Amino acid sequence: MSEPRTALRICPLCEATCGLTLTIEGTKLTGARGDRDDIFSQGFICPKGASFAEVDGDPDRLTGPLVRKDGVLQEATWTEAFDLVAARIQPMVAEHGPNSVGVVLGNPNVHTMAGALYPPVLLSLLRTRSLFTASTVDQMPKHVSSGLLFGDPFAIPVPDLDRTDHLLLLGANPLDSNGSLCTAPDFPGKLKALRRRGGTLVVVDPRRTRTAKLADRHVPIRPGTDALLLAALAQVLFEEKLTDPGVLEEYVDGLVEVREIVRDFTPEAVAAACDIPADEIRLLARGLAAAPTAAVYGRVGSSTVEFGTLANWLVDVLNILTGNLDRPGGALFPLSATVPSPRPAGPGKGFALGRWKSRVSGHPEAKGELPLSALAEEIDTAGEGRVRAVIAIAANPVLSAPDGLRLDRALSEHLDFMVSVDPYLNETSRHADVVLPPPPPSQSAHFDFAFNGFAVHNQARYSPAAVPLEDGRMDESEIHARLILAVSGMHGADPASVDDLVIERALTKAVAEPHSPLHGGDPEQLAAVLTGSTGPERRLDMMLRLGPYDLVLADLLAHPHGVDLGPLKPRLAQVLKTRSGKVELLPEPIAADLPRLRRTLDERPAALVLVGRRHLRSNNSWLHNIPSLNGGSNRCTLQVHPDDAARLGLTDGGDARIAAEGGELKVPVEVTDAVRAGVVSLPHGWGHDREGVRMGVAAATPGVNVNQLLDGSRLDPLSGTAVLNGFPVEVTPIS
Ligand SMILES: Nc1nc2c(c(=O)[nH]1)N[C@H]1C(S)=C(S)[C@@H](COP(=O)(O)OP(=O)(O)OC[C@H]3O[C@@H](n4cnc5c(=O)[nH]c(N)nc54)[C@H](O)[C@@H]3O)O[C@H]1N2
Ligand SMILES: Nc1nc2c(c(=O)[nH]1)N[C@H]1C(S)=C(S)[C@@H](COP(=O)(O)OP(=O)(O)OC[C@H]3O[C@@H](n4cnc5c(=O)[nH]c(N)nc54)[C@H](O)[C@@H]3O)O[C@H]1N2
Ligand code: SF4
Ligand SMILES: [Mo]
Repeated sequence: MSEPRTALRICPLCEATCGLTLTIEGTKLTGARGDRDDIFSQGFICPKGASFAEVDGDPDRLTGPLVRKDGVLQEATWTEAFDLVAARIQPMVAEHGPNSVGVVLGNPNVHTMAGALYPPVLLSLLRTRSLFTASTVDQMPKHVSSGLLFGDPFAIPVPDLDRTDHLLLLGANPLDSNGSLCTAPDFPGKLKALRRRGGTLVVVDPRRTRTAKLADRHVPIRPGTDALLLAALAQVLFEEKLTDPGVLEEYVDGLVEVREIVRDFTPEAVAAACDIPADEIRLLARGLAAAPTAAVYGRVGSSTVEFGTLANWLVDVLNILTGNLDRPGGALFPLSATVPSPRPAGPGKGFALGRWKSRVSGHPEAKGELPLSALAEEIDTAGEGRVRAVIAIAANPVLSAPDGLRLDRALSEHLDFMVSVDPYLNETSRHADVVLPPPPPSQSAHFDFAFNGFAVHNQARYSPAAVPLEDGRMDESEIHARLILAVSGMHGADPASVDDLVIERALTKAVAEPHSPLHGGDPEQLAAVLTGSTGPERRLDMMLRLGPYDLVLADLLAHPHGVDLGPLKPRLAQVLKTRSGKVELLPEPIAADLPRLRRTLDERPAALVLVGRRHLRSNNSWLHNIPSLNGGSNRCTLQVHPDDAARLGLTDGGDARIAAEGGELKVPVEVTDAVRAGVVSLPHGWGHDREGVRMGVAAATPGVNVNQLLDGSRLDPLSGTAVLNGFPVEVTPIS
């Protein structure tokens, strides 16, 4: 028997990126606790992190590849699996063109090194425009807004939680989600600290969430109307001469135009639509303006809505009007260790939308992506350019995207070939012809390429694999590399050649850039000095060397609890990549969408609309298989306000039928005044009752798929993001 030992691992189960200390006996994980020495998370974890060993050791995880033979998925060798991928994808591309291969990237790609490092290579070699990701059921409105305002869709300012005096938080529930596009371990603690130091927390949410309970003021807004509220806040700032952009003025074009365009969104004009008294809106605006520093922050509930891009744009408009963008205590741009060293300030290439359109419904692309809502129709609608094959990586769109039944059928009946890179046989991967399972996270190294760019404190942490790869396992990076080779005509080549190719390209580009720390070097020599025992480590080493902090991989290895790179600093001039070199405060596509918002002022609101919710012990569609995280209050119930329950004849614990344009569901009712009247709430990620799914625990309490209520046609038009919150529903009792 070997002695128990410990190893460090950054938690991949949400965006907070907490440091975990794992206990290991032999090669078996026996527990996880918070790493008190972690320079960022300082010991904080949540129940999911505490269950890491159980998540890691779930017996339903696939242990090796599956290949469909005679219509049935069967165990196979890695060689058989990749041979089949190469044999099927290449001829399809040759015959039908690259767009016939759809690539679907799901949420966990931002939680793995492989997911950050390889999909860009896959896409550049495959050259398909059929790209669908979780962004269009999530944060695409923020990317579009940032692209238009700052010229860079990844220039996303984050609220300076540790220093702000006033936080106006819309459509986010970090006490349960632990935060999003704002990476902050112990977000709950940071909100409590804000209040302890005398600051103000305002939460705008149709539900009285755990976050709302912590707030000085909870504003139970009517779902879908955040853009109206935010426009009215801007209007009050102008009208009452409370705008104070300060030093930002020299960076911003369009202040006067914004003042004109919000002129008629007065508190009185929007009050009925938002169901917030006009006086209260004025108070909110004055409070925001009066705070020494303040940050406006909106997330999922103000993003996956009819006016998602407008709301996200207005969040930053308010940060700018109050002078809080790019200043400590306001909303700042993080600087991660693996982004290329910033170039000198000056005009950039700008950001374009709609460079191409989806085939069936003509949705404009955004950031090179088509709406996930349109995936099913792109597969099942006959014609030139149809998606005939799908490569799905860490994605379960049958549950996470609108109209899962249609997608389910499309994947099963209309696809010629499908590959899933997924640890589970679930609602989506069960349709694949080849399933390539990555190892459990304890066997993978970790670095947060994505989330360090949204972190409230600059830092870098790397955790090598805690446990060696089990026999028969393949590292997820190698799976991705082999997949890339198989689909791009290089099947069978050394997977390391993919990393070599990336390194060569990146270094050749960098040495030619005057501002690069490697300017003027020799790419071959520079490649030779890179250290690291794997391709991903060498690429991380290279990215650190190209980055802004004079770091190398050895620094991270020498500091396993992380390297502190300091608090966020003002850096707007570096960030701007618009053609004008300024913040373009009223971009044309935004101005063109505002009349659509204005029209809603004359419309009668729907009697009953649905919003989602997240539970602290869940993670989208794939953690319901973990016994200690499932059950208790983590259940798929329809929350209904007592007044609505009485009006509709619903009883707590009874069943109801809920219907909308995409279909209807039978759901258990939970009567609670945690939702406001006129609003019902059903969580997503449930509906684990399909045949062929190998997730035994989840199947025992399957729940229903809320996204079946949607038919895929409700989108925020600028970003192609699905409207998952604030759509009308009808609810009737079932006796
Ligand atoms: N109604 C409604 N729908 C929603 C939302 C909502 O709020 N309401 N939220 C939306 C949001 S914000 C998001 S991000 C999407 C998420 O939707 P998806 O992108 O589909 O992500 P998940 O549901 O988390 O499913 C992730 C898949 O990745 C697999 N997986 C887990 N770990 C790994 C790994 O290490 N490697 C690989 N290769 N695979 C892994 C899981 O088994 C699962 O199949 O859902 C969206 N859908
Ligand atoms: N425990 C847990 N943590 C998670 C996840 C999970 O599934 N479970 N998923 C992860 C992912 S992928 C993401 S993107 C993040 C998301 O993290 P958050 O953005 O914090 O998302 P939610 O917790 O869904 O909170 C959204 C809130 O918006 C409210 N809302 C709905 N409609 C409206 C509206 O029209 N206006 C306003 N103002 N509010 C509205 C809802 O009631 C809800 O409380 O969480 C991540 N962390
Ligand atoms: S808050 Fe997020 S990162 Fe931290 S332990 Fe929980 S799931 Fe993991
Ligand atoms: Mo998400």
